[in-house]
Amino acid sequence: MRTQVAIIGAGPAGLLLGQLLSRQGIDTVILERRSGDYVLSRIRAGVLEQGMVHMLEEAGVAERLHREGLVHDGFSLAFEGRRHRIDLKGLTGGKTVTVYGQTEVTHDLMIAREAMGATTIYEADDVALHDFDGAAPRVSFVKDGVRTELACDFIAGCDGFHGVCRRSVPDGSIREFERIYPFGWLGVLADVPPAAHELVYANAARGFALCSMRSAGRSRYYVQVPLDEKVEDWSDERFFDELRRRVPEDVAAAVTVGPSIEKSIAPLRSFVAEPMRFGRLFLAGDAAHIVPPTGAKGLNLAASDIHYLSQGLIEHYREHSDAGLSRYSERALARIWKAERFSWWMTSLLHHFPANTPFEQRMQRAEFDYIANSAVGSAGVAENYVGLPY
Ligand code: FAS
Ligand code: PHB
Repeated sequence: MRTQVAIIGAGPAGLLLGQLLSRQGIDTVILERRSGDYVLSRIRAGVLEQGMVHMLEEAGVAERLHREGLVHDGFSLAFEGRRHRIDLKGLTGGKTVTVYGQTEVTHDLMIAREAMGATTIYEADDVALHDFDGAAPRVSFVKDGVRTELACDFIAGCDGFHGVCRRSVPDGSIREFERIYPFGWLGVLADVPPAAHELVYANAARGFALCSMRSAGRSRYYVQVPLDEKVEDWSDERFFDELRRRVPEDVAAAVTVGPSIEKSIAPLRSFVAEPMRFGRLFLAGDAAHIVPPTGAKGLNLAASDIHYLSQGLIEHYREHSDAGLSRYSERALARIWKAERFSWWMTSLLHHFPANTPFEQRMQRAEFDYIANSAVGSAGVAENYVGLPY
């Protein structure tokens, strides 16, 4: 087999890259370890920056997003029961975010790729990368027990945090930065109307909680839990009781209890691998970086990586220029580190850290009071939440 760009991973990063390149007539093959149904079964992000919406428009897959997505002009921060609204639209000269589940984004991209007739090989086992430090990289994989070789010009490592691509880079050529948080997020998806019309992030005496949504009839809720917590110890009733004890009273009173259709615990980490290019292998999305979901940046960073990488690859094939590819890692990392900072800052502001001293608890409260009483402070939060420029 041969293609121009081999893409490892059919998550949002891999599918978006495939779609943008296919629309320019650049041949791609996506190799995905799991089945398409399994990929769609993973419940993850829910908030899209304006930049990502524009990327999906550019990819020709934004029709359902504009029909079903919920445009939000603001969100609320709550601290020990006090609530402050961040007026995204007013503080950023009109920018907003769109609530539209990652599952839907992935589904739209899968349908578009199938319509383009581009090749995606699901349940591809034992994917291995070869010779990406030379001019003739290859990818080998096993499908239905048969090992196949895929020759290509470039490899895009879009295979997430636990993928094979980053692990294929020789130890001495990559540097990793990491912080693991001493808690996780227990998330519930339920077909009940949201408790508030905008997102509410709360830091209460009992810990962090987030009220989000997927539509007017589907809510997404999270509560901070200790790292050793087991999801089977959390009945729906226990979850909703805990949620209502952590959000402001008016929000708690508006929570509709209903059976969970998904319930899981996700660990929180900050992680960056530098650089993001190794010869003809380019890392993008979670394969190169992870943010705690508090800032709603993970999926959106994957989109900006793909913005830079697709531009570089299109320039290579259209203009025979490698300027974009040469600058990919530097451009992507400049934006990644700023999103890492914001996600770390939001996580530090809104969670209970077991090791926090009374002084550090006062710092959290002072941070909230500053933002709640400063237009400049609120504007800083708004500018980062809608997404810094690409
Ligand atoms: P993905 O991990 O989505 O996709 C990688 C793909 O590569 C997967 O389909 C995987 O099966 C495949 N793969 C892995 N190894 C492979 C191999 N060896 N061969 C072939 N294929 C392989 N972000 C937010 O903004 N908000 C959130 O609330 C949020 N919640 C999250 C909750 C969880 C539990 C997780 C894990 C992440 C969450 N994220 C959230 C971040 C998430 O949305 C990611 O940023 C997003 O999925 C990044 O997309 P990709 O880079 O495509 O990686
Ligand atoms: C979600 O709806 O899943 C969501 C929204 C905002 C976040 C994290 C998760 O910061």
